[in-house]
Amino acid sequence: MQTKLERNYIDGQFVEPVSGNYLDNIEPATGRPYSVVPDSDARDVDLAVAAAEKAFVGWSRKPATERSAILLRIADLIERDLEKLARAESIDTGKPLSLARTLDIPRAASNFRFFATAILHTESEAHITDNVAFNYTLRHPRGIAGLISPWNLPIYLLSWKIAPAIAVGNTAIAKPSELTPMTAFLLCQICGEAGLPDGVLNMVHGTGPNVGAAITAHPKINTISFTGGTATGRKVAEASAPLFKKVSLELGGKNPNIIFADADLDVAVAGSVRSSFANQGQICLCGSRIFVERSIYKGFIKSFIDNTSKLKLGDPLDEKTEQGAIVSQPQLDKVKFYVDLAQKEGGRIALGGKPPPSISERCRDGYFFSPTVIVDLPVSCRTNREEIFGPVVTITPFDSEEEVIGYANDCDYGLASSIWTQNLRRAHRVAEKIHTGTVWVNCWLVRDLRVPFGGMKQSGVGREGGIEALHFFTEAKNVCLAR
Ligand code: TXE
Repeated sequence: MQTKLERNYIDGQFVEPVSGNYLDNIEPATGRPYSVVPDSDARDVDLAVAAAEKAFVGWSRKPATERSAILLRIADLIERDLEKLARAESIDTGKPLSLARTLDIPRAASNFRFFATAILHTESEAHITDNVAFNYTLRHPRGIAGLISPWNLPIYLLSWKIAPAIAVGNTAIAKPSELTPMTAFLLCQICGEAGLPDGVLNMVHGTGPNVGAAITAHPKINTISFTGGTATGRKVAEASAPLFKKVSLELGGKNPNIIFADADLDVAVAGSVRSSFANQGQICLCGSRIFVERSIYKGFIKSFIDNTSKLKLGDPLDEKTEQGAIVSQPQLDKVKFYVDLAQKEGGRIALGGKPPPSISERCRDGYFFSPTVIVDLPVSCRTNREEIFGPVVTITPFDSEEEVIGYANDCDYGLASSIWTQNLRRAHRVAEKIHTGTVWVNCWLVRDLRVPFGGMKQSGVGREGGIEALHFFTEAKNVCLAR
C-alpha cells in the first residue's frame, strides 16, 4: 500500500512535479512499493532555479550569525525527529534501524551544526607585497549550487552538501537518489519549520537522466557537488566542463584493508568485519580488498569468518538486526554477478555467497544477501579491481610491506585505506606511500568533519570537509590596495 506521497520542495512549497508523473518507491526489505517519488524533469529544475535565484539576493547578504542560527535550528529539529527519520531511512534503504539511529541521522544533525558554527570562525588571508601593495582575500558565495547524492547514506551525504553550501550564503537545488528520497523530503519539512527562507533549499526528486542531467546542464547552476558511481561522475564532469562549472566529485572506491602480523589481531578483526559489512558493504569507504600478512593469514581468516558469521542478518526494522537488505534488485543482481565472476576467476567462497534462508514472511521478497568472503583470487583479477558495493570481500595474503603497498595501489580507485599495525614507523611509512585520499591506522570510518575528504584517481576530484568545503562553495577574490 502506498502510504506517503512525496513531493518536490520549491520556493518553500511542496509541489507536484510539472509532468504529474511519479515513480514507485520500493522498500528493499520487502521488495514492494511503499510510496511514490516525483518523476520530475528539466521544467521542475527551471522552477527551482528561479526560486533559488530570487532567494540568493537576501540569503547571501544575511549576516553569518543569522544563517548560523537557522542551521542550528535545523540540527536541533533533526535531533528532535531522530526516531522518525531513522525509521524512514531504514525503510527506504534497507539499512538496519540501529545504524540509521546511531550513524546516519546523528551525522546529518552534526553536518548542519558543524557548518553553522564554522562560518562564525572563518579567517581571511592577507599578503603584503613589499613596499608595493597590501592584499586581502574576500570569499563570496558562488550563487546556486547543484547537489546530487546517492542512495547508500541518503541524508548523511545530502546534508554534508546542503549544510556548507547554504551556510556560506549560496542557495541550493538538491537531488537525492530516486531510490531513497524519503529523508530528503522530511528534511524539507524541517527546513520550513526552522525558518529557512523560501527558495534557499529546493529539492527536486526524480531520475538521474531527467533531473540530475538537467541540474548539471543548467547554465545558472555554477557549482556542482556530486557523490555517486564513477561512470555517473564522468557524465557529470562531461556536462559541467563546457560551462566551466566548479565541480566536486566523490566517486567509487575499492579500498585496501591491510593487516600486518604485528597488529592487535582482535582489534583488526573487529574493525575489518565492520569495514567490510557495515551498511551491507554499501559505503564508498568500505574496505573490500583485505590483505593479510602470510604468517597470520590462516588465523585471521578463521577469526574473521567466526566474527562475520555472528552478524545478525534480518528485517532492518528489527532492533537486533546488524545486516539489512541490499538497496535494490539491480544492486542485488550486481552483487550476485560478482560472486559468480569471482568463482570463474578462481576464487573460493569461504563464507556466504548466496542469499540467506528465509528471514520472515514480511521480508520474503526482500533483497538480502549473506556476508560473503572470497579467498584464493589473483590480486589483479576483475573481482579485485571493480567496485562491487555490497557485502562481499576478498582476502589475499602478502609477504612484505613493499609487496602489499604495490597491491594496494594497483587499482584505478584511490578513496580510502586502512592499515592495522602496532609499529608506528611502519604506519607512517605505509600511509605516506598509499594512493588514497584517506588512510586510517588501526581504525575505520572515524570521520572528523574538519579533515579534507575525497579521492584520488577514479575515486574523484576535489576535496570537501571543513575548510575545503567552505572554500569549494565560495569564490575567492583578491583585493589589492596600492601602498
Ligand atoms: O549510482 P549513480 P547508482 C556505485 C556503486 C553502484 C554504482 C551505480 O558501485 O553499483 O555506483 O549506482 C544521479 N547526471 N555507487 O546507479 O547512478 C542519481 O539519480 C546527473 C557508489 O545508484 O551514480 C543519483 O542521485 N546525475 C557511490 C546519483 O546520481 C545523475 C554511491 C548517484 O547515482 C545522472 C552510490 C546523470 N546523468 C553508488 N545519472 C559512492 N561511492 O558513494 C544518475 N544520476
